[in-house]
Amino acid sequence: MQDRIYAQPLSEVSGFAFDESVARVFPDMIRRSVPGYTTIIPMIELIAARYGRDGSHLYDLGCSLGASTLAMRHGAGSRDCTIIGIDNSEAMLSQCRDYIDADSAAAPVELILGDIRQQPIEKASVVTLNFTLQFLPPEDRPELLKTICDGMLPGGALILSEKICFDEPEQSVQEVLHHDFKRANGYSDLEISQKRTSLENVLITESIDTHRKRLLEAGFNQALLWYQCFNFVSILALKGPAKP
Ligand code: GEK
Repeated sequence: MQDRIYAQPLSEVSGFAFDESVARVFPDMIRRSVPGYTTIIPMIELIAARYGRDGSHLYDLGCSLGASTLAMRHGAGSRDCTIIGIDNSEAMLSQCRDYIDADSAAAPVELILGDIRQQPIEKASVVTLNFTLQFLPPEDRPELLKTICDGMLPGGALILSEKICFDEPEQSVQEVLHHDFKRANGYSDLEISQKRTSLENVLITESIDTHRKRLLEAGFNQALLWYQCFNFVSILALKGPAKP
């Protein structure tokens, strides 16, 4: 279904929430809003195939409808591992369940309705935070990353995808190009501006340096930028030396 949530003028734009109306249009919304999303998902499959281990868990934190969960499951192939998807939106997770049930890949998938800040991480070979960390208050981010790193097997990988911010003048350049991307995908100026208002104080961006520094402080040995399109990036954080 097409995302028309912000197509009409709203008397008051409330804070963005992952409710039923968003769950219904989510695949269309994220594809048309996030430059690189449709590239990043298949790359998560490749990364999971390279870093996934027998006897391990692969976590998808903030799994939404399960696009990254399924990419990790396919990447895991016939390995003896379990994929664990967590999201705190019932609306998103119930649709995710349908997508997982409709898929026949081998690795078992557990879906958990809950807050990723409360989720224990154990024996992880791959963890994905695909555009999820940005929705946590910045003060909660270091502890989550430390929990992930502590629960990761040596040689494990975290995929961290985020919308980021820059110093001026780069911020304005990247932001205008992102809006051009949205316009080219059929969003009107009204939709772009109302969505932007709804995300204020809900999606909090940080710079690439802040992310990298925090990953190293959490215990990761490497934080490699593997993807960027405008103000959207994905980082591969490795526990251990950088080796394939
Ligand atoms: C994908 N990774 O398609 N605990 C659990 N879930 C949360 C929390 C939290 N504290 N905060 C937010 N979420 C997906 C896309 S969307 C990104 C991820 C976006 C969940 C929230 O309910 C939503 O489903 C997801 O994180 C963020 O690859 O919409 O830009």
